[in-house]
Amino acid sequence: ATPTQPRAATHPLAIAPVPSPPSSVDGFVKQFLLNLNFDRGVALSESSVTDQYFALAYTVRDYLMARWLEDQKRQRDTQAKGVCYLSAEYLLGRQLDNNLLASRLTDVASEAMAQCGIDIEALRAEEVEPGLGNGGLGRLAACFIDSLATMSVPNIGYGIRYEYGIFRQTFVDGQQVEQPDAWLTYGNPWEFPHPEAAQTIWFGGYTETYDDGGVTRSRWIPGWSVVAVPYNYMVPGYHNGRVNTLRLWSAGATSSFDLREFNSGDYQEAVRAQVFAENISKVLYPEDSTPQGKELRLQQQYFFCAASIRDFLDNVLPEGFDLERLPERVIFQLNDTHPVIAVPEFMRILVDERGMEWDAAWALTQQCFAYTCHTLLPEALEVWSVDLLGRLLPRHLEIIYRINEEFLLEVREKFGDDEMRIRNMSIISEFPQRSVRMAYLATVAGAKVNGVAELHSQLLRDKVLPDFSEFYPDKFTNVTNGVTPRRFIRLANPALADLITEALGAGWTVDLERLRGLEAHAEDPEFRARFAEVKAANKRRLSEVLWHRDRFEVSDGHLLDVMVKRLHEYKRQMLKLLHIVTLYERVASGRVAASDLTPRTFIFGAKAAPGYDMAKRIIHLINSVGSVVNADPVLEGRLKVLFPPNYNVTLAERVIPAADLSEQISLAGKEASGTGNMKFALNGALTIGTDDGANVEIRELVGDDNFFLFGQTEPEVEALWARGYRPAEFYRENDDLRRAMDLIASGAFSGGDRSVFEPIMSNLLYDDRFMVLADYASYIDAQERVDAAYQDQDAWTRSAILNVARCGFFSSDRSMRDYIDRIWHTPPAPA
Ligand code: B1N
Repeated sequence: ATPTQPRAATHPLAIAPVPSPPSSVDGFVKQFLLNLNFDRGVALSESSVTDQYFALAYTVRDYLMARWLEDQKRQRDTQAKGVCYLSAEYLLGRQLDNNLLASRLTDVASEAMAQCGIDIEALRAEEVEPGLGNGGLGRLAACFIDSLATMSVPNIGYGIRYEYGIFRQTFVDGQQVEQPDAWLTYGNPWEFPHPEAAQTIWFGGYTETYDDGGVTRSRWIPGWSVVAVPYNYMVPGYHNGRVNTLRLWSAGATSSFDLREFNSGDYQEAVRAQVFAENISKVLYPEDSTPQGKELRLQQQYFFCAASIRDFLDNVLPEGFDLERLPERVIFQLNDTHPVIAVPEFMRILVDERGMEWDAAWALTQQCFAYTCHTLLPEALEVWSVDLLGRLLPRHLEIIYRINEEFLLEVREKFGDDEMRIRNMSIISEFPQRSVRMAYLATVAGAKVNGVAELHSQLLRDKVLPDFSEFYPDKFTNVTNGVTPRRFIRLANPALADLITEALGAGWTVDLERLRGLEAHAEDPEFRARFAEVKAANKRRLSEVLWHRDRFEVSDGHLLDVMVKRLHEYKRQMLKLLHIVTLYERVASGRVAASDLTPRTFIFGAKAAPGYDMAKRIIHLINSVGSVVNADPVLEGRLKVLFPPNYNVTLAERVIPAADLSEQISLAGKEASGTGNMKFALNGALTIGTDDGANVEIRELVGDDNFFLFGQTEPEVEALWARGYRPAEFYRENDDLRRAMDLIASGAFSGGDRSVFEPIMSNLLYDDRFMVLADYASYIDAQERVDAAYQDQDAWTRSAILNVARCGFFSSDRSMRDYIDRIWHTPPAPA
């Protein structure tokens, strides 16, 4: 048997008798001390906070272990249809609290730590969050695997165990400086490495044809290889005893590779090979939606896809499984185009390794894969030059060519010899260089293609892939994104969670539509007062966090106006900034009295891709405006701008529950969905937003009275482009806008230096791809409606409650149900 094949070892106990919840505090203490002594090798009296954190994490693990082992065994026995989620990113956030919550151990653990004289808060703070993702897409994957476990759906999440996750952001003189995220420095108690189950992953080389009993076949003679070591993570469902698996791959050198070099005496070369191999999973690419076409990124993609597909076929499926039945057993969900190289890899295994006929293999592929698109930005659609792909994966390129050839034949059959259309639909594009359009490959290969919000899916069909949606009318569907209420309400906002449970009873955490029941409570003055007190308490808690973290002070009684998301021109942090500068300029110039301002604290959180110059300049400008505004006595402390560095999941969990106003202000048609927008609404913030992404659906649900809508609609944006957009005209014609921009251009925020922010200003005046200036007036107007609404605190609170009550739709449990109904067709799991 291979090391990964289970041996038929047995014992009457089978699974070690770890106390299982609900559990006594004594039992928990005992297990904790066992782990502290035997795994950490320290006495309680001598233990560091790190030791204690590890021992606590091990203890939680121990309680989940029996269920994990049982679920794996049951899945081996039943072979129920499951989902293999292929994603290059999982932005998990901290694990300890989530795993305590899932296993009902939160209170037991607190009491047990207290009995040991340990402050569990200090242990919580010790955890470094795994930042194995950039933003929304990676966090979505984490929400989805949480929901699948909670719904007892068989699932393996496959991805990459980056040694360095998303960079740690610092500011030096207001400018972003990136630091490596060495999240594994002290080890990681949540992972289970299995080096004995490593796979060899091959790259490079060439292909050759050979005669196979009269048929000419092609085969791959690869050139070099690395090993892929699986690291397993538990994914516990909430209160259901289910534990699924997240399997992340880490790259290393193959021993044969080293040895050959070593034996030839070239030790330096052997080490170089080691470093080269380890590089593949070394670091997460920090580009969010602007792929650079770098070779290492394609290596990462193929590395984890090849390891995952092989793992599933060789280790997860039982020996001798009839591949014809694969669609009854699995669906591979492609999280954007990053894992699309799995498609030709799957074909290669079936055809070259297993000797299947092309047509049969292709029919299977088209049933076993589905593709989710997460963007509309043309520059975000991944393409790989044929040059690079052919060098790294020559056989895969041949397979892609053949897929394309046969696909284009079908297109000709249906549409005739319309050469323009053929060129437009080809998986291979010829300009500016010959390359493979991964979104097209995914669309042709997938059983289904989905966008991530209604508007996005419609634009995907009509604008991005119109020929494909005509060719495959039934392939396209929508699944609106969702977020997990476990992490983003229960953990992030325990005070609100308790208030909801008191009002509605338990059960809403896994059936979020029940939040509807809060509508009636919105009319109860006493409930409103308690809801407002929860918000106030969350603000105080955030204030403590920001003081501790950044020495920021949050003033009492301020409207908390929050914009947290990656920094992107299309998301329009500049529009938010122009609003702030406008308010400041009105007071500084004496046209408005400071006392007439609604006191507001603006909170930004945003990382810029390290190579995205404009984004970095905007970060610099936000910090610069903040320094001036926060220090100018003319404002009498009524406006504050806070930009805590290194926004991440941990900070999100503190910021979102405290927010009054959620900024979702992308240019219509650019934000595929957004998920922050959902988290804010579910935590009782009101949204100021454009008709974009999932904002559309949020507004439909909460109602116009409880949402501050502004800006052009997507068709209006298109019409303005068609007429000819001249941003300078908006500058000239709007006094407030001109004054705000002039103030920035004057050097008022850059110590008199007019050159620092000039590139931002001239971009806005003469290019403005995202129509900041066109939407400015409408935005300022909507902000005035916000100010007016905030005057009536009680009415505001009522609106906030209605936002919570009406957003149950945005649970990722509902997203999973939609995927199951529309795409996966996995039968409901046994209870
Ligand atoms: O995916 C989220 C959506 O809610 C957001 O609207 C969308 O912007 C985001 C390349 C991406 N789209 N594309 C990416 C991430 C990393 C990368 O290397 C692209 N992220 C999104 C969830 O659907």
